[in-house]
Amino acid sequence: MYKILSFTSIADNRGALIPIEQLKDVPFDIKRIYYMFDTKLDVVRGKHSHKYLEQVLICVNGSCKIMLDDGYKKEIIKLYDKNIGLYIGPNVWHEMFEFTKDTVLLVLASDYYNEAEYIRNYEKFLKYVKNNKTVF
Ligand code: T46
Repeated sequence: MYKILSFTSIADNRGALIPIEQLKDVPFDIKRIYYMFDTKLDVVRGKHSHKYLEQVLICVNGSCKIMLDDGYKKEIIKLYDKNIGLYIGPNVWHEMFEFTKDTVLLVLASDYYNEAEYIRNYEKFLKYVKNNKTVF
């Protein structure tokens, strides 16, 4: 499943700041943070699902689109707002595309990097979700 999270921006005459706290603003303990930038035009990243990992994607600069697929239906979400986080749970095939030149996509993750819990083959993903009956 996925959901949109809304963060509170604290602004004063110096500018703005957005705090994000684990289990308060995101629904998991944050064990890892990574961010992607300098993504080339026309590149599609992602193209996988996770068996266990939960993540929140925040576009802190520029914009990009995220295609979400639970094996039954697909949706596209455009991220362009620093106040918005896209929560992506397990068993959601996701692809990130249409990055602008200045996009910085920040990701908060519930666990350490573990290639073994990725499903990077779409046919295997479909079989996996149909057996686990996950729908969003
Ligand atoms: C995801 C989407 C949103 C690491 O060594 N450690 C890490 O924590 C990560 C995230 C990646 N890597 C290595 C693995 C690959 O050799 O960095 C390389 C690029 O990773 P990947 O091709 O998986 O990148 P994306 O942009 O396709 O996907 C990433 C995350 O991997 C993935 O979990 O959900 O962003």
